[in-house]
Amino acid sequence: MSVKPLSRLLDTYVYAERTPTTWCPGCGIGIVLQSMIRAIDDLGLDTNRIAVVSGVGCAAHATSYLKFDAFHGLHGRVPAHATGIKLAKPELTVLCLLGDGDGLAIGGNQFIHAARRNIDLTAILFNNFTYGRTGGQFSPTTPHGAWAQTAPFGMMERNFDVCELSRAAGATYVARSIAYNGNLTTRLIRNAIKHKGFSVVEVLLQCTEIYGRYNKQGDGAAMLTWQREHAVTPGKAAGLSPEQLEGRFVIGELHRSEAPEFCEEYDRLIARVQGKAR
Ligand SMILES: Cc1ncc(C[n+]2csc(CCOP(=O)(O)OP(=O)(O)O)c2C)c(N)n1
Ligand code: SF4
Ligand SMILES: [Mg+2]
Repeated sequence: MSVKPLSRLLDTYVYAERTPTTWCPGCGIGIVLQSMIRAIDDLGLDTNRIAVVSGVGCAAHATSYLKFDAFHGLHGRVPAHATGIKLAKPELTVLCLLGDGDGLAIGGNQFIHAARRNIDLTAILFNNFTYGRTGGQFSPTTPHGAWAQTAPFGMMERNFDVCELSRAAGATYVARSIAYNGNLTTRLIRNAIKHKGFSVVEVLLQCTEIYGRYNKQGDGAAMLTWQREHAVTPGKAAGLSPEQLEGRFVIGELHRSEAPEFCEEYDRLIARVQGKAR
């Protein structure tokens, strides 16, 4: 697939008049967004039939810059808002742009139930391991031992494995990528959009100003290098012991299955109630 120039993508999908963005220098959110836009462009989707939904946070701000119908709503309520949009207009491609706090702390309950229902939403989980927007409190993905404003002596809790959680809750497409690997992120988001059902793409990315700075991880380039050095493919991971996998993360497509999709089930229910089907 030929790589389109960024300038053309920006013209088509981003409100230039709303830039520069509020994101800090070196932040990974824009990189992930570029991968998402490339996935949408590759699929040739009609921009009038896409809705992006977000809550509150640095990543959530992405909806403000995109030339799609957008719902920039409440912190932690993205799956509820997206479910309403999808049920009302099942023909839309609905993308949920979630922060790790937004999607898994305050919004964790909504997230797992959207997965359980297998509603046809694509959730992109911008995992920067912290509450970036509010100054670095720990989130459910903050690694054990890491510094956070609310864990100045090191995070004492274990973190969620977002992909294991999603799969266990019922998501039928689950994948993980890193901001460093834009091509992989684009491919996984493309597949997630095409998949019928609740799809999750977790992308690990650098928060340079808060998480990276206070955990002494260097600048954006150093954090990207760290991602590359700690990522392993499923094939490579299969040959490693649990000890060798410690501190590393598996990237790629991790789970795909088929299950009844919520909007279609809802239509079937309506037909039964109206006596048009059994
Ligand atoms: C109901 C509610 N609770 C708390 C907040 C404050 N708040 C705003 S963003 C945020 C956390 C953001 O972290 P995350 O979702 O990981 O996004 P990031 O900024 O890291 O991209 C919090 C706690 C809020 N806006 N609304
Ligand atoms: S605080 Fe962190 S996540 Fe938020 S814009 Fe800055 S670098 Fe990015
Ligand atoms: Mg975060």
